[in-house]
Amino acid sequence: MAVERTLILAKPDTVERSLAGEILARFERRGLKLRAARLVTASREVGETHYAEHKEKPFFGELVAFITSGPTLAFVLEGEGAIATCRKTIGATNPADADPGSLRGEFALAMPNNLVHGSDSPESAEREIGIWFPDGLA
Ligand code: IDP
Ligand code: MG
Repeated sequence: MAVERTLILAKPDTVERSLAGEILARFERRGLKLRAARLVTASREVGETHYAEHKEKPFFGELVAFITSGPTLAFVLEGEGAIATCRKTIGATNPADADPGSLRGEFALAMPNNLVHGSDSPESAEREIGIWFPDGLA
């Protein structure tokens, strides 16, 4: 399997609940390498661009309000099959459906406050890394 990079967001609910370190540690313990990290409060433009695929959804306004509501810890992880492995570690989108061992299954209760975002494909990862790390990975 290919070595991949993925964009992970510990969303504002994670930082507010002081779970950012715990979330990052879970990924690191799986063997994923931290390549970049940035604590940032997303502007409306960043929030809307990041979630552009959901523009027509009824929850879009609530979602953008949530992602811009406070600091997000954005980070880039690298490893073999990182994209799918991170999505599994994160768990199902709705915390009510997430496996108990997953991050959402352990720490979250309901949407949109489901703690973590992970890129869903190599194309998404590249696009999203560009949004959250506009100056590159350094
Ligand atoms: P994902 O984060 O697991 O990839 P997506 O379907 O891409 O899930 O949705 C993006 C984000 O939008 C979710 O993580 C969640 O925060 C929010 N969201 C998805 N569906 C709903 C909904 O029905 N109500 C409110 N928020 C939602
Ligand atoms: Mg998604």
